[in-house]
Amino acid sequence: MDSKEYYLVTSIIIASFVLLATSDDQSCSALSKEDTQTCGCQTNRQHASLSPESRVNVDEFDADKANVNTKAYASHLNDLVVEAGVPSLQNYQEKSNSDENYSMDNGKTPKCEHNCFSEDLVEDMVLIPGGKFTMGTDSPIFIADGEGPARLIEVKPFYLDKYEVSNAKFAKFVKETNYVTEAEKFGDSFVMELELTHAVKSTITQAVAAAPWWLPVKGTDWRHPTGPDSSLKDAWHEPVVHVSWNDAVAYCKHLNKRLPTEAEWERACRGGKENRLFPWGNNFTPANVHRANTWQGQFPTADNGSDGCAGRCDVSRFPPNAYGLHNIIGNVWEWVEDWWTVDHVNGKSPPSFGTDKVKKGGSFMCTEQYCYRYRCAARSQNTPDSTASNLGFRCAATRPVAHG
Ligand SMILES: [Ca+2]
Ligand SMILES: [Ca+2]
Repeated sequence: MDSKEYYLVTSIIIASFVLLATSDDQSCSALSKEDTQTCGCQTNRQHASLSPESRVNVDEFDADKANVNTKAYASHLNDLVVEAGVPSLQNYQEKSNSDENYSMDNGKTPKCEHNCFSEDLVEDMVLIPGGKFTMGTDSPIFIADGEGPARLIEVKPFYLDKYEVSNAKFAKFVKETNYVTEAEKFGDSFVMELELTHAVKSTITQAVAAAPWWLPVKGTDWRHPTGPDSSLKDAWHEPVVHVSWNDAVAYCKHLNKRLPTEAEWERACRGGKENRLFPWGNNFTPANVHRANTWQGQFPTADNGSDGCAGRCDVSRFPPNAYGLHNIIGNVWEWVEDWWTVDHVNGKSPPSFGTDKVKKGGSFMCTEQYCYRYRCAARSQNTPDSTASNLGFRCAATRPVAHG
């Protein structure tokens, strides 16, 4: 199948919404392998009608206080990690490129060899060193996703947020700009069925044909991440979701930042290691310890959270990779700058236009059996106005910025 056919088939599958009665016993096993490989991660918006929703007042939220709390929580988490026998951020040792070892530089910015702006840490950002690295893989799991081929790519040094953008950070942005997200304008967004209350679920008669666990839910937006009867209570430090690519661009721009390119994101994900599946190596749970938020249990009916998180978790959760990035895989997918293509032959640059934007890193909904995309080389796509409960972002910057 060539790329045009792939686009056509994918578009048809994604566009096919069906009316169906939702039930608790929907199982991934009822789907074909092709469905689970190509469609389950995608929740593209299909409509353009606007439906204004009443907005929740965010004045009650104290972003600065929350910021402090995030750091306090990170410190507390570090203690927990030490208790669990996993090296803390401070205890990481510079080690070889092996699966069981974690390459760290004691939490400091990686040394920049040449052409660097500054080695100072920018608040909540780290400097990702420039250089050549192997992007993609010659052992793709999902060939149709364009995970291959492996190719040598060079990126310049840049800064990247340590964390996915949190609800706290996004609330601060909204307070400062009165920004209204696309999901708020459309009046709905996609939520995983398991996350909804029975009351909300009973009102929904539509689902995504190839991924029936995704339901379009009215009144869902970043303030109501799991339906209109949900709120951000106890979720301020979780990643903001139901934000479109356009929303993400607006947020980053407000802070004099930008989205990372796919090459930058993947360079950052790999943490200086070559040809590894995950940021730390090829063993997903070294020493039987989870290092990212994915799905355990029968998908899509049981998220047992044995990795410590059922659903989304705080952006500071889990130890960082060698570049100091938390949750660079798992938790929520992350928008990147590039238009989608699966044609990477001969070092072609990403296309300058398209219909879908790339997202990277997989989410809390990914398992090895379904949507095994929490690998640095893995990728997926959505239209730039699409939103869902497992899709967020982090910002990059070419030069240091004063505030994160
Ligand atoms: Ca999990
Ligand atoms: Ca992530």
